Amino acid sequence: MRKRVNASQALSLYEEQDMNVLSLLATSIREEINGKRVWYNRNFHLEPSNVCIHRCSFCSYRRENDSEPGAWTMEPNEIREYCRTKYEPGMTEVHVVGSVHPQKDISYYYNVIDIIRSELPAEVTIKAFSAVEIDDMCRSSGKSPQEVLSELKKRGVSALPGGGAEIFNSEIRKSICPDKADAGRWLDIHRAAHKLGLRSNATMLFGHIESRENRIEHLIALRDLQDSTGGFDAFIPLLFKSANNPMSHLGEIDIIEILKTFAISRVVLDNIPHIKSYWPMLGRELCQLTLLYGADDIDGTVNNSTKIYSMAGAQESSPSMSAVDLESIAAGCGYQAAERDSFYNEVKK
Ligand code: V47
Repeated sequence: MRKRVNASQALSLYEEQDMNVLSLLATSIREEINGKRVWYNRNFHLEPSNVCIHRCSFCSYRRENDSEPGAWTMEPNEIREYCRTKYEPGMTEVHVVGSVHPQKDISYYYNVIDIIRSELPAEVTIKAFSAVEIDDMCRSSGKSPQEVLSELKKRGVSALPGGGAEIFNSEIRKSICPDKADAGRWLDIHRAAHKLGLRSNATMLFGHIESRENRIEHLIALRDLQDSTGGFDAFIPLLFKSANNPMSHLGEIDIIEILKTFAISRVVLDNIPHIKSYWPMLGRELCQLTLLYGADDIDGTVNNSTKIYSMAGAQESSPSMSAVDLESIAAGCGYQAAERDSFYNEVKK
């Protein structure tokens, strides 16, 4: 049986200079859980709006209002048309995450789900709304997370994406995203989702002003919640991209620190089965390299449907990959690509 690592052991792993050791350690865990498989899915994203009340200093995507250049807010007919354009037969998931729009109330978000459900085949899973968006729906409607999540579930949501977690440490959080749901609230919303039988993911935004200790503290908070609910499927380390945002002056961290963070996430999160390497943010080469440092999932085909990372300077300006491209990333590392649905059931071809 594997031994659980504590915070100080995790910190010593960061100090480990031999990258082969970290690679071997993370790989032995990823292979114990996932064998030689690298998971991917066929999916598209829907980002209904980028007009947001929150002023997160890492965000290159937000706009203050609908008249600002680069702002968008999709109305129902545009969402319908967008689903028709982006959906392709064989897709199994739509990933929905946007913003907290100052003038949209809960009925707008419910309607987004109703439109998606009526446009897409029943076998397409709706993975919708980050905990920050759910928190806002609760605030504007006076409802509890349980009530909002139950209603979303009734309308067709089966899973929550992992966004909005950023970094849980309260000092860092106050500095980079002062006015949004705090760590306790983010965790409570995921706890409530898991209780209702919804699956979810978790993220961590790293490579800005946080320390290694802050990252480890974040991972341990996720591990603790997973011990009690078992509802997280995947953890996604999100590398801070520095273009066009108020933290641009920080630049980006080096590749060794990125790979260490993937490996240490794999080791600390011994109860979360999947570590996702999100290629639209990392680019294809770095995504492939993370497969040797604990990652087992490379997300999906995406079909040029997300702007969050291209607006922040990611190389992939119109992210799209075929199943064949995704399979060759896995094969290059000696792994076998396996298509999955949103719940990691293998999709047989
Ligand atoms: O919460 C925003 C991050 C997140 C930047 O669940 C940035 O499968 C880096 O949650 N540099 C939203 N990151 C995206 C998200 C996600 C992505 C992929 C898969 C899944 C999943 C979830 O994007 C935000 C924030 O942490 N983000 N701006 C930036 N400049």
